[in-house]
Amino acid sequence: MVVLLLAGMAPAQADEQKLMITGKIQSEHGAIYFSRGDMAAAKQIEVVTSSPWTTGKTRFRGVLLRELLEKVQAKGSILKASAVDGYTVEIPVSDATDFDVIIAYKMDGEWLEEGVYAPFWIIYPYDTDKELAQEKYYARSIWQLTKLTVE
Ligand SMILES: Nc1nc2c(c(=O)[nH]1)N[C@H]1C(S)=C(S)[C@@H](COP(=O)(O)O)O[C@H]1N2
Ligand SMILES: [Mo]
Repeated sequence: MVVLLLAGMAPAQADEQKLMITGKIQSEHGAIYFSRGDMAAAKQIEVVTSSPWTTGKTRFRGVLLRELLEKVQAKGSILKASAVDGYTVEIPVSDATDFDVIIAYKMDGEWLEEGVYAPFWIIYPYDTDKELAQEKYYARSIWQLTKLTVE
């Protein structure tokens, strides 16, 4: 009975994975949360690019990082990003203005896979700006992203 109940709840919990944005932002409660649905309701951007993790050209869909930062009125120079798997990386806020970096939630028309890349994945246009096709930017391409702290 308990097992069935837990099994029944699992998909709902997975659906609730959100991106928390905190730190130097405009928020009375200290943090703002975005679900995939919230993201899908904002202005959509597609980045079609090759990447170290995919074969051929992949179509990533998401929102521009700079527009998300504007929305929360981020005032800082560094984003501390963390993922479900414990990975963390620092992303300069200037990347968001220098490049069309997106917070992706779909890949080739499908929601990012649970337990792999979901809920969010920072994607740079690696093919458009050739300097992006290097380790420095790959390391900032954090998948399973759930938290951004603006510092
Ligand atoms: N969530 C998450 N994102 C991540 C990583 C990770 O371990 N977890 N590794 C990063 C690093 S250091 C690099 S170079 C690239 C490529 O990782 P890979 O070579 O293991 O595929 O993904 C980045 N994004
Ligand atoms: Mo890396």
